Amino acid sequence: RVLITGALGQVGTELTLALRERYGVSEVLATDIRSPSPGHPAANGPFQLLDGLDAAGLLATVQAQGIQEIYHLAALLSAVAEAKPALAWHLNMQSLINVLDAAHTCGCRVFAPSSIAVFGPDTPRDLAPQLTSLRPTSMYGVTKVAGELLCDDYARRYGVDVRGLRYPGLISASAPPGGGTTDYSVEMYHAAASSQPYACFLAPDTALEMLFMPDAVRATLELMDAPKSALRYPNAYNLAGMSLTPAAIAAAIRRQLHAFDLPHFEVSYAPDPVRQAIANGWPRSIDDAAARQDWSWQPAYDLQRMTSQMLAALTHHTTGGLAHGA
Ligand code: VAH
Repeated sequence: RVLITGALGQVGTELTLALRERYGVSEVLATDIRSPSPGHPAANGPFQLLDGLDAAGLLATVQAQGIQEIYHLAALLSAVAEAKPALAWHLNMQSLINVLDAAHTCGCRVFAPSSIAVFGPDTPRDLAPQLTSLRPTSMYGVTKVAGELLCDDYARRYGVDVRGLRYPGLISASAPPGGGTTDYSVEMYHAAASSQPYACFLAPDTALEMLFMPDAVRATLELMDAPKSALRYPNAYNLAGMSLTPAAIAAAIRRQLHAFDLPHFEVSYAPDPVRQAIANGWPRSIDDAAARQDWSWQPAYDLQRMTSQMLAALTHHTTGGLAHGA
């Protein structure tokens, strides 16, 4: 059986759906610190309130439910973490330690995500390498670097099979983003689909690596399916999809407005100093050659196809292969 923490978050929502499709609804226990609304995917199967800081409660749940795999998605993301750095360090690190301890005690495998936030201003800005300087200037990034090192330590010291991906900015229609620096991309699609103007909190030329959520979910499952012996960097693999700027996403949306009967889409730019500073410390693009070599990673969505699926989902148009609807 599988346990997901942070199941109501942007990634947790989609992973809950995908894991239930793969293993069966009853085999996937979704958990979070608040209850799902009736329409939320987590509500259509086993759900339990669980705080990642509750080590005893987590261990008891893993033992009682016969959990064999833990997907740990609960965390404070970059912008929220920058506003509450001490809480972010405590929550992100202690919950990870609790998950790794439960996995060590019960012999579970673990997926613990990392992020492009591990990179800092002295990382190469273009095609950031798999092995490079990791000196992030955000507290979120500090917790992600420490998290990668902690996961490798549990693997080395106790033999825990823990794996992670350095997720880029993730774009999805189902769940709202969770207070990150790349949230502008999701907000922009929502604004366009409801014919609202959008004031972007990053400058128009801020290039960041982004990925459509169906690709991120598939990458997660493919990494967990890969033979352990093939994985040179289990914590954690660079993952790349599209290096995009707010201006490029806005232009891609405008090119498809007519297809969804949307009248127009106005974007203004009002950079927020905190989130612009975070974004300026991240690379413009990522080199994911190691993932492609070790476990055959290959993204499936480009900007045009993602935009079509996002606008279809958010305007409730039908389209083939629709990403999980809003
Ligand atoms: C954030 N979306 O913005 C998350 C992610 C790429 C960054 O970790 O904080």
